[in-house]
Amino acid sequence: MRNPLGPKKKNHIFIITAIVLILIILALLASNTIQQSTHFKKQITNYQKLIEECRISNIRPLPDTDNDGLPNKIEKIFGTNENIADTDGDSLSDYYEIKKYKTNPLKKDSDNDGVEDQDWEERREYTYTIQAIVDLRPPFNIEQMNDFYQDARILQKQKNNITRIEVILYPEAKTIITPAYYKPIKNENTKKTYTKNYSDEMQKKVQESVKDSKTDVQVVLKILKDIENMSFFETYLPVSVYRNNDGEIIDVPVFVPAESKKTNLSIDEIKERMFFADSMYELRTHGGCGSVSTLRGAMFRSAGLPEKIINVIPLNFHYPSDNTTTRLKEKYKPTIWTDNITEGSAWLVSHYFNLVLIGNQWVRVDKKIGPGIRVYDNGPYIKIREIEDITDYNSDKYYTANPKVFFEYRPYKYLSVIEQEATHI
Ligand SMILES: [Ca+2]
Ligand SMILES: [Ca+2]
Ligand SMILES: [Ca+2]
Ligand SMILES: [Ca+2]
Repeated sequence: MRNPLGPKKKNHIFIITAIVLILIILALLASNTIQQSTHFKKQITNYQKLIEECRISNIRPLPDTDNDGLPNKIEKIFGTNENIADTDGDSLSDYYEIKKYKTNPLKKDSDNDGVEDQDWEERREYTYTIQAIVDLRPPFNIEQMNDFYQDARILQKQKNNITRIEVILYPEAKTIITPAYYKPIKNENTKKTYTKNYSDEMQKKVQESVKDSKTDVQVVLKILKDIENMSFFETYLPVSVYRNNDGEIIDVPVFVPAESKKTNLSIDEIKERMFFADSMYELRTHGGCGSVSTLRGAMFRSAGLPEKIINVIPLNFHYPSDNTTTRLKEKYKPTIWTDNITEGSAWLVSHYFNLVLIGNQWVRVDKKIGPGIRVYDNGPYIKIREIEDITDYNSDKYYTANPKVFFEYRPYKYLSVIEQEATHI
C-alpha cells in the first residue's frame, strides 16, 4: 500500500522548488537587464565622450550589417535586429528611434495609446522639439528638408510663390559617427564642379596629405585641420549667376561691399581668393561660409569622399521681442543674432556647410563633424536644401545681404516658433 501523503509532499516540494527557481531566474533576468542598461549607458556615454572630445579618429570602424546607422555592437545592447533597419516595423529606423525620436525601437506603439510611433505628433512625445511655421519662397526642397535633425511638411501653398511649411526640429538628436576604412571612391559626388574646380595637382597634394589616414573620419579631421591653418580673406560671397539659354554659366559677378579693405584687388583676384577652390587651395585662403564650404567640398572630393553643400536658414530670425526668441537666445547664446540690421553691414541671411559620406551615412560637417542643428556658436538652423555647387545658389534676388531687398521679398518669414518638452520620460 502506498503512503497517501507521499506524492502530495513530493508535489509541495516540487512546487516550492519551482517557485524558488522561477524567482531566482526572474531576479537574474532583472539584474541582467539593469546591468545591461547600465553597461549600455556607459558604452554610449563613452562613445559620445569620444565624439565630443573629437577623438573620433581613434574609433575603429564598427560593422553595421543593416546599414541603419547603428553599429551591430550597439544594436546588441538595445536588443534591436542587426539585420533589419526597422526592427519593430513602425517605419522609423532603429537609429532614428534611438537617437532622434527616443521612442522604443522594439515597439510599434511605445506608450500603448493606440497611436503608432511614426505619427507626426506621437513621435514628439519622447524628446524636446521645436516647431516652426514658416513661409518659404523657392529655392527649397521638401524631401531634403526631412533628415536626421528635422522633419518638414507642406501645410499650404500660398499666393506669390510662397509655401507655408511646418518644420519640427530635434535639437537633442545626436549622430553616431561610425567611421569606415578609408578608400577613395569616384562618383557623382566626388567629381569637379564649377567652383570645386580641383586640378590634378591639387588632388595629388590633398591625397598626399591624407595618405596616413586609416578611416574616412581621420581624412575629414585632417582636411578640417588644414583649412584651420589657412587665412581668412573676406566674409562676403554674394554672387549672382548669369547663364545662357543652355544653362551654362557665362558670368558670376562678385559684389564687393564698400567697407571692404580688399577693394584694391581686381574681381578676378578676389575670385581666386574666395570663389574657386583650386586657387583658394593654392593661395591658402578662403572667405565666409559659402566660400569655405566650396574649398572643403573640393578637398573632400579630391580625397575621394562624396560630398554636398547644404543650405540652412537661421531659426526665428527677426523677432527680438518674442518670448520663444528670448528663451532660444538664452539657450543657444548665438554670437550672431540680428536685432539691428543696417544696410551694407555683414549679417546672416543663410548659412552653408557640407554633408560628407562617413561610414555610409551623410554627416554634417562644418568647422567640426556632426554639429547638429547648432552650427558654430549660432543656432538653431533649419535646413532648406542640398546643392552641388555654390553657383546653384541662384537665389540672390531674395537671399541678399541688402536688408531693404531682403525685407521687401521676405525669402522666409516665421509665423510661429513653439518649443515642446517631452511628455514621456
Ligand atoms: Ca545596424
Ligand atoms: Ca537594426
Ligand atoms: Ca522602428
Ligand atoms: Ca517604435
